[in-house]
Amino acid sequence: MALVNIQVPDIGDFDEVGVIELLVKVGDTVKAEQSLITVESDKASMEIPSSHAGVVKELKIALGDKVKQGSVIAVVESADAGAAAAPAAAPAPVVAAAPAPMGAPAPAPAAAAAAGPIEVHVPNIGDFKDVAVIELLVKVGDSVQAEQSLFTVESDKASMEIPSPAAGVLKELKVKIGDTVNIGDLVAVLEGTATAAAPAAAPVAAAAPAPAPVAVAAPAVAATAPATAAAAVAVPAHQPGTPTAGLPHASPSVRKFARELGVPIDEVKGTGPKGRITQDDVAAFTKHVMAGSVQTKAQAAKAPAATGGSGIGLDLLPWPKVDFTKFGPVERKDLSRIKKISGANLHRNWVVIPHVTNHDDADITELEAFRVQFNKENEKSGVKVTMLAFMIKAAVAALKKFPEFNSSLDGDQLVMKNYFHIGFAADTPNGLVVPVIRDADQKGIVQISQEMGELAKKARDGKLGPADMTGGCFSISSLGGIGGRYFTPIINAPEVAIMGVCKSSLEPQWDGQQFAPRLMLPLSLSWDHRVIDGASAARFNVYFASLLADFRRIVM
Ligand code: CAO
Repeated sequence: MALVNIQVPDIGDFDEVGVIELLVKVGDTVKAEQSLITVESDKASMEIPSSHAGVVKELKIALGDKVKQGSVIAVVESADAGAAAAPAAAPAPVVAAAPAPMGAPAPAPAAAAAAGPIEVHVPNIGDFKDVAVIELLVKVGDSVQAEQSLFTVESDKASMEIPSPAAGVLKELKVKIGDTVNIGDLVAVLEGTATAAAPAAAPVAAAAPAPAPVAVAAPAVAATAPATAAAAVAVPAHQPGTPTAGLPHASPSVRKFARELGVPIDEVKGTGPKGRITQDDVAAFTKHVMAGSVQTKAQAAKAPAATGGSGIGLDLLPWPKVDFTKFGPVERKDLSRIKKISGANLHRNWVVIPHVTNHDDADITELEAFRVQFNKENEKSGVKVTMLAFMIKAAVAALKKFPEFNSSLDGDQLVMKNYFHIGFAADTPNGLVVPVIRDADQKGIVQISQEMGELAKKARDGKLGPADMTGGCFSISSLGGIGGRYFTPIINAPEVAIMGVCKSSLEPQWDGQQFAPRLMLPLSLSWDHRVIDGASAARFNVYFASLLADFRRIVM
């Protein structure tokens, strides 16, 4: 008998995955290959099996922990440890990796960087055959990033998202919901956007191991081990990797969405094919719980005996299901991918954050005159300075003066940031995105204007990468180029405030002796009442407006 540390095996490209289920407890007798825990990334769920039979002596992780390759999951007292153990010096526990999940990876997408048509084939999905397509995540015409999920497949044991091998525009989708697919099946054709080595008249082909006629395999799904690692560990007869039996019928991204909202997904009723839980189901469930028309089991357990009515919320009616065709002709249009993602985020933020919005005005008469003059003098430089660049700089100064606006809530703590990355909402044909100007405190107005122009173009072309849109401290949403007076912007969590700006207009202002025409900029600051109070918000607005009224104050 020896003690064996069971470690997380190679889990592909994923640095850290969350533990979402413990399948054994201390004292349990486990067989070799028996699943110990379920982990989940945003693309796949997988069970991590034990490499040895024996008795679980210790569980080294808890629900919600993050683990990565090499993390110790459990200590198992095993009779067969000797075989796997290095000639380790007793009594230290023998260290043995759990078997690697799923088999060899798809070949490297050698042609993934090429422009021209790129065939997307189902990558190595382990032993699974005839898996059903249960969800399409893109449509023809969409711009996709490399690694972006294209569709979700599901067997009775696994649910996984099939990613794109390259960035490009989706030209053809060869599958529909309900189709079954296997490794190597041609599922889509992309028009690659990267600069190519060879212009390809015919679809680009990469060398693929026979017999699968893989042209360019999509990158292996999350659970696939790289070939180098595969040689070093024994791949068990039972290919673990993604079995999620016993978990609710929902794709990994939907489960992740539910976890982020704190929704007990096993209580959500699925309306998708075969009762599958969709993102809309989770959102609707959240709305009903917030409205008080539904209680979670945990709420019900805590609630006093029912006295008629739920006792919380508004007891709203369910969302109306209307057959609009009864009233006139209609057509249906899928939401764009950006709208689906931003919609889910906005919805969560709106439901979870107690928003308050303070409105104010800034007198930008002199600043606008200066801006116009500056642009005239620098017409040939090619960079146009917009009001938004001044506002980004003013936001930095205001964040320095009111540091709680540059924080994020983490449980009972505030994470105070000593950096100044400012996001700006950009309207694109596919929906709203928020690119981020990094280290705006270290940049001048001209550089900020230039970067904003580049980021806004990238946004409109659908080319923003995650690095362009993450790490923001505070956001500005400007509708100034369009119109309007005031609005109530939704906070871009985990930020705690957002400045909304509308179109400036000439208004009569009392200067102490008479009314004078002044160019007034309407401001709408939304803030998280868990972190900020109304007095601070009013002071923030007053200070922000004073900077725009006289920009010299920024260096004071
Ligand atoms: N008042 C009056 N005019 C304004 C103004 C303001 N507050 N802000 C901009 N303008 C003017 C500009 O000066 C420019 O006019 P000229 O061409 O005559 O110089 C014109 O409006 C267009 O400006 P712009 O929109 O190109 O530039 P910007 O820097 O103000 O904004 C960007 C860039 C990317 C933020 C903007 O194009 C955009 O996408 N805005 C929409 C953001 C949005 O959708 N927010 C809502 C989120 S909540 O759903």
